[in-house]
Amino acid sequence: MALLHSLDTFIVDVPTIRPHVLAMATMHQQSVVIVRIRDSDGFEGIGEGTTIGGLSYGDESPESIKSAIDVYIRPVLESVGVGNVARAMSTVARYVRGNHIAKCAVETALFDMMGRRLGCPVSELLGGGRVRSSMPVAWTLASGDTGQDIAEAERVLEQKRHRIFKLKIGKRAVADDVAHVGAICKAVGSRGSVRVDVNQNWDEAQADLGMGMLHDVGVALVEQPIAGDDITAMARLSARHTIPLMADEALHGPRTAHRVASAAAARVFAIKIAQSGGLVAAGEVGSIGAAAGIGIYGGTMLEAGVGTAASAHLFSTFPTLAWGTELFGPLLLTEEILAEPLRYGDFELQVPVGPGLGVTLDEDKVAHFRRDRTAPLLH
Ligand code: MUC
Ligand code: MG
Repeated sequence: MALLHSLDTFIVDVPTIRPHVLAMATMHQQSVVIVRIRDSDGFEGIGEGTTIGGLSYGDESPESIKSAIDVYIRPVLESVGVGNVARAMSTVARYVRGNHIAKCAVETALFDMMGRRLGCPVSELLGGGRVRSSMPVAWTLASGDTGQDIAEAERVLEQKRHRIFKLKIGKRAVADDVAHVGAICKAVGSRGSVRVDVNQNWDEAQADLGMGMLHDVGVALVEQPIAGDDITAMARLSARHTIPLMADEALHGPRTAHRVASAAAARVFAIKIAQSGGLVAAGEVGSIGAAAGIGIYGGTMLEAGVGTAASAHLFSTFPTLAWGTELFGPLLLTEEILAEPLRYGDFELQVPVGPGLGVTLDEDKVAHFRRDRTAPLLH
């Protein structure tokens, strides 16, 4: 049995290329928790646990993710070993409730290590292997300024990097948001598609108004317009509107996915490995969605390279991925923390091919951006 040799966690704070304006927070940096695990045979695995805007998005913060791993998950791995991912994570689940992002980071590191030990990519350890080697990637326009968003859309269309655009709304009055979205829909035209994410910031009446108006200006999809735990209201909205409602904050693993699907509360699932509690749980969310005829979309917590690569491995195994993905997290950051950046081009992200996650950290960058760095920097 492979034993735990060492486990290290650290927070890396990386600036964003511009303020990222969401309904609940404006991000100027992303705080990424990296976990690095070594086993008694000398194999290593890395994982990432990332959330958005401190505690404004969900109930885990970068600091709580780190401490959940250090204080509560680490002792479980010390006793159960790290060679078998399913055994390790089912034991963790017995001792640690919730803390999905922390569990995702650890499970990712264990899968990375297993893949390296077996010499195969993580995708081959999930759901029978990959069915695609690349996937479409949306870009989020969220500068807070309509003109700047349009210029950004033009730039990435020209670069053939993205043609699916997600707009973050919900902060302003519904009519103001719709005017902003309508201007972007008009500018993008038939060159791309436009979706919006309200991040739960409307009540049902605002959502009724907004979904109708957004449909009329050509928006393809409305993500989490109202509170994610109000499944009955989501079901009412889904039944009333032609424009599909996508569940995001409503989905916290297979149980919630089953509840949302059973209530016909969403027509699309945004699947996030972190929010689901790991790669296996997120795969189950995908299977439940697919079985219920719900469209599948690969979501992000704006992870840096490690979490984005892990998500790509999982999404590459989904039989259908009708709505593409939004795995653009590393592109929102001023610095790349991977030794080799992930490859974007032709509107798609390539799934890494090497063993494990197929990515390694740029140790100098990580040392530079680590929150707990103490030594003076050499460069
Ligand atoms: C979310 O709620 O979906 C995804 C893209 C983005 O800009 O924010 C995230 C979070
Ligand atoms: Mg969302």
